[in-house]
Parts: sequence; C-alpha cells; structure tokens
Amino acid sequence: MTDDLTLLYRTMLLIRRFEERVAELYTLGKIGGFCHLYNGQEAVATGAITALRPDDYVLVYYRDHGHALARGADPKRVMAELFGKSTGLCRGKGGSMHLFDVAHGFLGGYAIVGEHLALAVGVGLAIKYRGGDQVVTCFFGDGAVNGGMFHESLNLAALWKLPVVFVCENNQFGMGTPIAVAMSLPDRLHEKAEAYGMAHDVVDGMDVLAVRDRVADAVRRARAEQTSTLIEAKTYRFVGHSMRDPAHGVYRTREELEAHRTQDPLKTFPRLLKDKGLATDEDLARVDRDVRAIVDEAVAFAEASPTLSSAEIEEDVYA
Ligand SMILES: Cc1ncc(C[n+]2csc(CCOP(=O)(O)OP(=O)(O)O)c2C)c(N)n1
Repeated sequence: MTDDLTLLYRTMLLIRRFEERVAELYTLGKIGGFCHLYNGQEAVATGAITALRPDDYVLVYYRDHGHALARGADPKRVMAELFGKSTGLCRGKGGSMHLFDVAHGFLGGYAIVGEHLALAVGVGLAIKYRGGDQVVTCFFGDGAVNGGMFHESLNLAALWKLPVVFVCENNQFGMGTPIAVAMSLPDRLHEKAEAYGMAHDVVDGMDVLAVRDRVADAVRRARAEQTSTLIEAKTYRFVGHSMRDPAHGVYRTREELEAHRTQDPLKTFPRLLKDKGLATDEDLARVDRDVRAIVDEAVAFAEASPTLSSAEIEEDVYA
C-alpha cells in the first residue's frame, strides 16, 4: 500500500477505533461532560486535513476528536484531555469539545454553534496582514448555516479576500432535527456562498479521496489568490448526536441508518483498495493492529496520568 493511501486509511481507522474506546470509557464514567462522536464522518476530516500543509490552521466545532487526531495531535494527550487529566492537550481543562493544539496549528474545538467561523475569518485576516501564504480551514455542521455568524463570516471572508476554506459537514441533522425542517433550500446548501460571490463546491463526504482532492483545489486557490471557498461535504453520523443523546430511532428509522452504513468509508475505502490491487488483507490487518496498539497506549497513558490538584484547577482562570 502506498504511503499516502496508508495515511488515509490509518487516520480514518485511528479515529474510529479511538472513539469506539471513548464510547466505552464514557459509559464506564471515566470520561464526563459533553462528548460528541464522529462515527461515520471520518472521511471528511481525514480527506480535508491531509490536503493541508503543516503550517496551515484548523478550527473545528465540538465534534472535534477526529480533526485533532487527523491533524497529528498525540492520541495519548487527546485521551488524557477527555479524562480531564493534567497531561491532556489543555491540561484537562478543555475536555472533549475544546481540544487545542497550537503545535499542530489546531486552533480549537468550539461549543457554540457557528461562533468559530468568525474566529476563522480573524485567523485568515491575520495571515493576510502578516503577508503569509497559509490557509485556514474551518469545519462546522449544517446547523451552523442557519445562524447569523455563518453569513457575517462568509460576507467578510469574501469582501476582504481571505484564505479561508469553510467545510460544512452536512450530516443531515442538527441534534434530532432533519435539515429540511430547519433550512431553506436544503438541497442547495453550498450555493448559499453565491450570495457573497464566493466559490463553492459539493462533495461526497463518505469518499475520502474526493474530499481530499476537492479541498486541495480550494486550498490551492486560497493560497494563490487569497480567496475563500465554501465546501459542502455530504455525510452521515452513525451514532447519536452526543453520548448523552444516543437516540437512533426517534428522528430516523433503522432502515435509513442501515442504508447509510453501506457507505461507511471504513468499509468502502478498504474494499476499493483491495479491488484495485492497492492493498492486501495483510496490509489492512497490519494497519488495524497498529491503530489498536496506539489506542491501548493512549488509554493506559490517560489512566495513569495524575488528576489536577485543586491549586492547578485554579490556574489559568481569569476573573
Ligand atoms: C448558538 C448555539 N445554539 C444552540 C446550541 C445547542 N446545540 C449544540 S449542537 C447543536 C446542533 C448543531 O447541529 P450541526 O451544526 O448540524 O452539527 P452536528 O451536531 O450535526 O455535527 C445545537 C443546536 C449551541 N451549542 N450553540
């Protein structure tokens, strides 16, 4: 298997295996607070983030474990953060929704729907002001598109010609609300960029290669011409909105879920690799073994890490 295909498969599988353990550990009470899993959407973060340079920037909504891992954050420190341990990425004070890793240009997970689009615009402005050629990529859900911050942010990004790639992960639900109940023109989400004269694109978010290629186009444009793009990645989450809301049946049928599961990138991508003779069963099994070992090591690290003392808890608090 070539290095770039291995990277794509390995990253998607790491996210899946990591979060399978997160779900177990949450149920055991080892992880608390809000916790939103990315199960089903792995091809979006993986494809998009592998199209970036190491000095580019990434901002994400609260469903952020996968993006942090894809960006190269240490799985041990991500897991420790979820445990609330002092060895976590944010010393255990951010938790699941607020991962942050400056060393990898990962400028945060954000819990307020749509808020970080404005922050991404600010990062884009900073890049331009400093005369850099980095790009900022901002991930958010379809729910954010109905909020004012989406429109304010696209307006300024287009007006000021900023190198921002907005990636809307259209998983077709905002919590338990189907997109068509909440959004006008739900089948034309990406066209909303037209209102701002911004380039836009739509891609199959279950196809990691397509996501990588289309985001790469937008990134090239942003770097060369300092222009923004809105990309809609059509995807689907296989689990509940969050660990506190694991409902499947209330707002979607079992049949709908199972139909989407046939498009699971962790089934379709390895099948494609095998069909094209690009990977053997042994190649794929080796990646799975490696990834499971990384996750085991991350859990052991988080378990063994110290909890914060009361003095540490009071540090970094501004009043
Ligand atoms: C401004 C704001 N309003 C409401 C909420 C509560 N809330 C949290 S997640 C969510 C759904 C957002 O759905 P979407 O943007 O499609 O992302 P998804 O969870 O589907 O990935 C809502 C309404 C919030 N966090 N922020």
